[in-house]
Amino acid sequence: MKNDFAPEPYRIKMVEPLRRTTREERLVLLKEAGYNIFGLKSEDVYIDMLTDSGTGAMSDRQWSALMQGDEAYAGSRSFYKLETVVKEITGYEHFLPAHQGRGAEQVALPYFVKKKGMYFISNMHFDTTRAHVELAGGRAVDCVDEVCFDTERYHPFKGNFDLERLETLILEHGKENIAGIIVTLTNNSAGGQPVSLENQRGVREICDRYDLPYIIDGARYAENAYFIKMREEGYAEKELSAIAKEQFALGDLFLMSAKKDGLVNIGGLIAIKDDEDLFRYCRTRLVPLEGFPTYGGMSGRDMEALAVGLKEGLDFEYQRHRTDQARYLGESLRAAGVPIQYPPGGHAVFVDCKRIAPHIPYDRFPAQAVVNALYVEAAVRGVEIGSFLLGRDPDTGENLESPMEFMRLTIPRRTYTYAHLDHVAEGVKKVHENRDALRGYTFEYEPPVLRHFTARLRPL
Ligand code: P61
Repeated sequence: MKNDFAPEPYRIKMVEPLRRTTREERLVLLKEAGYNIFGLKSEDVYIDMLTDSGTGAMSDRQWSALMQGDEAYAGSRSFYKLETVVKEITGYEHFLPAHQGRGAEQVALPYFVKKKGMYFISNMHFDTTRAHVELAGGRAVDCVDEVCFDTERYHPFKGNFDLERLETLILEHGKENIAGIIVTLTNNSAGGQPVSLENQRGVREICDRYDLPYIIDGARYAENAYFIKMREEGYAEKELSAIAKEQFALGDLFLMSAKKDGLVNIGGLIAIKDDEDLFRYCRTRLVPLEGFPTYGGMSGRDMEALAVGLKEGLDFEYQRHRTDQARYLGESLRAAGVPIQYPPGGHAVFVDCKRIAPHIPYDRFPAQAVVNALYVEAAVRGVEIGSFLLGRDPDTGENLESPMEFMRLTIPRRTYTYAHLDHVAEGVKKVHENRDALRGYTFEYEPPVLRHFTARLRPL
């Protein structure tokens, strides 16, 4: 049946039983959670597609590496092992560990904000990156190629920058007011969409022209490398590790949530190409914020598992199966007429809820309505990536309108089978059939930063 899709390049050595709930139970559980799926207990979820962040399965090699963890506070052997791997993969001179991606962001991003109100320009900032830009006194501007807003239209690199606009933005604001350019690989918010190497090189040229730092937000840099191999001319014969190196060669700083392509449950990386001053700044800030520079918020065993996981994330067969899972789910939804960001990205299928629930305005959160309906229907937990997540304008306090309203069905690594994905697809199809009954939401409680995590909602 699934002939066109890569079979699992692993066998299952350990299982975790899942609990089933009834629709009546889920109606009560969702109400108790304030109609916010972040408030659900994971044991009340059958298939958890909230995130691929730290939710995957480690390999037997990673589990055995845990035993070698050196828990020394200073100079841990595990740190040096991880450092060797990070330097080998990136080709960079300096490395610091962090507890996860946002820890790395918090340590490094303020370095670039020399005065309040400076701009970071990204293809698209993911929400924690945007939050740390703003906490550092900067402003976040997105500059993605508009093709990504046309969810129906196939384009191999829907994560690309609009290079012309990037240059215009720099000239408009003045290069002295630009803190840096953040290249998000893959472009999470647009649908896990890749950025071509040609486009990355274009960004580098612009950074050189205006003397701006090039920062890689590379949580899924290996998935991005896979798409380059499969879709960009001239890369079909190259190893993923060689493509990754080409990506890194363009950057000055690499920040990574290692919970993604590092194949671990916790961890983050800061790698710096050669800027000594930036390295000293980060090392100094790391100590009060994350921990001593040879652990930075990770235990020795976490660093061991990550040193192995980073290599596994660059394995071609692993990536082929991973991205095929997203393709499989995406194609089965499309075949049933469910609108999605096409083609599906690396880590998730993004369901286009603007087109499913056009009767719900953006500030009543159409994608949240779909997410909640899917939980009730099938005990599947997706996540809203739209206006609910985007938040408010820091100046006016108005709800920002996201250009896209998505339900993200995120696929944890090495965790679910194609049969699980069939169950997810059936649930989404039912919600889609009954879409006219969907209703929007309003706030009962709204926190000031990253509101979607802890907000409570009320159905209208
Ligand atoms: C995710 F519901 N992503 O996609 P940390 N950069 C990028 C990310 O994708 C990212 C981070 C930095 C998550 C976790 C998440 O509202 C949410 O290790 C491109 O999570 O700190 C994280 O890395 C930050 C889920 C984040 C959410 C925010 O699921």
